[in-house]
Amino acid sequence: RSPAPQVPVLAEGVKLGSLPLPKLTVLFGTETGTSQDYATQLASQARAYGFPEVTVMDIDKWPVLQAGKYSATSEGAPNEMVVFVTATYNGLPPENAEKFSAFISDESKDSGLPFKRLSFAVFGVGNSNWRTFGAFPNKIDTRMAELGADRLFAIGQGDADKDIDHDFAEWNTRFWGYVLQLFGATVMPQESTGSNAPVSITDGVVVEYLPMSESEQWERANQRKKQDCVVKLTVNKELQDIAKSGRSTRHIELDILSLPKADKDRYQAGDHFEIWPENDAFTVESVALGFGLVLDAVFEVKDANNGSLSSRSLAKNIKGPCRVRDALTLYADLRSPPSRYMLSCFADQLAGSHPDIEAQFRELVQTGPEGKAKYEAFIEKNRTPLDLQRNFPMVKEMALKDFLCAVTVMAPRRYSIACSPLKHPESVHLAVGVVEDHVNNRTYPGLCSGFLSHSKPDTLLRANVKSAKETFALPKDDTAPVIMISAGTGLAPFRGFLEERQARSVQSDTYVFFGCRHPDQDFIYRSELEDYVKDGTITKVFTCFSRNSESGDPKRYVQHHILANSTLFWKLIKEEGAHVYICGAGNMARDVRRVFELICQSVGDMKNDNEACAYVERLIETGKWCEDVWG
Ligand code: 2AM
Repeated sequence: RSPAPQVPVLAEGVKLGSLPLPKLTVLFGTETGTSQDYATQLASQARAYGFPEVTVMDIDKWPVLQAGKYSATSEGAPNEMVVFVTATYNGLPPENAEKFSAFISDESKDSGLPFKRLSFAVFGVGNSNWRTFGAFPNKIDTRMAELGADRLFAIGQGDADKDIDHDFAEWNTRFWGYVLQLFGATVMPQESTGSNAPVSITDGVVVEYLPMSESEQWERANQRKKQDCVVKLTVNKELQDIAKSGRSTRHIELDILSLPKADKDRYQAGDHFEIWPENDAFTVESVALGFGLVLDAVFEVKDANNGSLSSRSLAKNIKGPCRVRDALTLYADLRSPPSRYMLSCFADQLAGSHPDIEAQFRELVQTGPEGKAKYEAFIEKNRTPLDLQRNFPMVKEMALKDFLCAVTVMAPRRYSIACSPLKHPESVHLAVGVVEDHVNNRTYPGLCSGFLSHSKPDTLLRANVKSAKETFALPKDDTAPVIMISAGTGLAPFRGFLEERQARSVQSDTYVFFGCRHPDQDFIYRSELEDYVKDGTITKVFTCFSRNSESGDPKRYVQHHILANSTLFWKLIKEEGAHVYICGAGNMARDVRRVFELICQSVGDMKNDNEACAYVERLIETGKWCEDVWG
């Protein structure tokens, strides 16, 4: 019944081990816990199969890395297997894999083959909206082989933009199918193994309610929110003409005085700011009612299996006594779709009373392409746990323990910082486009943008600086011209860049290309841009509007303006060594690149697409073409 990967099961009476089983090390590189969760699952599965020595750890803590070389202990069959499960952040390694990344990047190590006789496999975790999707996992996969290791199994990639759990489950099933056979085990066909998967996500979870009388515990539980809060909202104002545009972009200012000093020092124009959203009281109360949870009850999670809990389960993320209300407000993502685990809990519940719905839910949680397609179609119609309850009134309560394992954990959202620390050393500004989806005759506000748009001055928020590690930073060389290309709220980081260049009185040319729908509706920070033109901080702004039809202008995007100014654009990049920055949603960055590749051929006399693409790749490698895009 577990939606955990349907890994193969050993045939009855069969033991692993016509070959001696190797030591298994599962290494994770993680920012948000997803990779750690998959790594933990792999390790639990390996233990269940009887692997004698299984360890899970941060990539940078791997003893082989510390030693600088792998030392095989015997000839013959592999005696150590290592599986990497890792994310990429902006094409860079996660923080707990930076040392390893530096190690494998060092080509002087190639001839020594430091990983000779080690077997490895890689599973990458990422989001396909980023151009850099899979960059770091792919690098590990390539470099491990070049450094002498044997690739045990083909790399897998999970896409957080689609159905990452499913991607992992599929790879995981194939991985074990192959590995078990390699070590001489006969395995049962996968189809028959669904209910016997060795890991269930509630295994080992004990949830205890605390008696009301333990006032000290209550006190501590109620302190929770305050401890987490690190910044204070001071300004929250509208940037669009909502009456005309029907859409909203908020300018938000946050007082970051209470952030640890190191974080303040780390913030620079071009960095991101991470905000932890909160669910609104109405949603929290509706979910509590629907699932039969008592909002004022205080509970504590005990991990009876000591560390085996999935790091993405809410149960794992709640430390110490917690009020149900806080768990639902701060730690559970109540806007995410019903998880497969939630559906299987309800399937169990409906087994006697509604066998047809039970069967439908069981089909949804199957791995394989058919199950995946059905689940995706289902969550289109049932976008939140509340939708599920609305559309299936027969699903009722769920034990707190199951709920804590089934609901998606709240993850922070990232925004580009829209100011410079030189001008605002004690605050961070954000430009937040307020998201609203209208589907199935309902309105779904974005979790974090909705939360921020309603937050009043003096609200305390859980937040942190997320450094872009120089991947989106102004050039060190102040003589190089800068070209900033953006659409909509993509202007945000450039507001920071412009403040920075004004504060430092940088003299080189600055060109801004900005696109929005209509000059009177969503032209955010218009007067600031005009002032920068007046004082010379900006050499020239090129604006274009995509929905300004009453003026008789055709629909124009920034790339049309770039094309119309091909000669200038080419000259700035080729002759003057300009740095190009692109920030905006969706396909803008891809389209701008395409236009520039055309300019390379029309103005730059390159012979074909290949030559133009290679030229852009070189600009990217040398840090002269930087993109910050989101889906
Ligand atoms: P549209 O909504 O009229 O399609 C900010 O959202 C601006 O970016 C809008 O004017 C939007 O136009 C525009 N935009 C949408 N897709 C784009 C793309 N691929 N390239 C450039 N601009 C785009």
